[in-house]
Amino acid sequence: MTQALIVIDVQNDFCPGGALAVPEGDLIVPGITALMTEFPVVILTQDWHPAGHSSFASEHPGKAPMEMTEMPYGPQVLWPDHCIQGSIGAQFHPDLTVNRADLILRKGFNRAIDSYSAFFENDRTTPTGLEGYLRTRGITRLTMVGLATDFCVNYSAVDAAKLGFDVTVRQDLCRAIDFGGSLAAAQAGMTQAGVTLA
Ligand code: VGL
Ligand code: ZN
Repeated sequence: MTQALIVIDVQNDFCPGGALAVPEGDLIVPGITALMTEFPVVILTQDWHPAGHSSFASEHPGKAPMEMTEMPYGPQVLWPDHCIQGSIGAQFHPDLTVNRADLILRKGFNRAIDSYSAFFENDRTTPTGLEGYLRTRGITRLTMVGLATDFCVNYSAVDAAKLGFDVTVRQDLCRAIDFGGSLAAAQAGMTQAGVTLA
């Protein structure tokens, strides 16, 4: 029963000063680095968008960041431009122990589809390949930390639980964007899916 720590999107753009700053996003970094020493397997995810990504409000005339739009795959929040491939904002927080990672999984690289989850893009069907990676390594238990609790951590945790993994989210090592009740909705959804909120 191998365990993995999955560190979601601890990148400059999600930390104070970044393009899509999550309040206190940087405060979780020392705790995550300490937690890495307790896990045999550490995986990082990295939000990794091409310029002009369809989730950016700047691609939708008349729309502002945090407004909604309708995509072919359903409703989508429009974000400020963030985590553009190769940019400083897309880099991991400088204090994150990146060298400890066995795998860095990039997501959101498909211009037409956003990807909050580490397992499936926002059409909810296109896989990222992470499920196969975990299964072929015999990993059954996942602990998740990172940014943001209500989006990428939430979607990743719910998908993992639905796929049959035993999932714990360490909320003390996550921070939320939290607009329009998104954190409370995420917590309810994760609990409903069988995720342990610690
Ligand atoms: C995220 C919004 C857009 C996240 C990524 O990491 O939670 N949120 N892209
Ligand atoms: Zn993104």
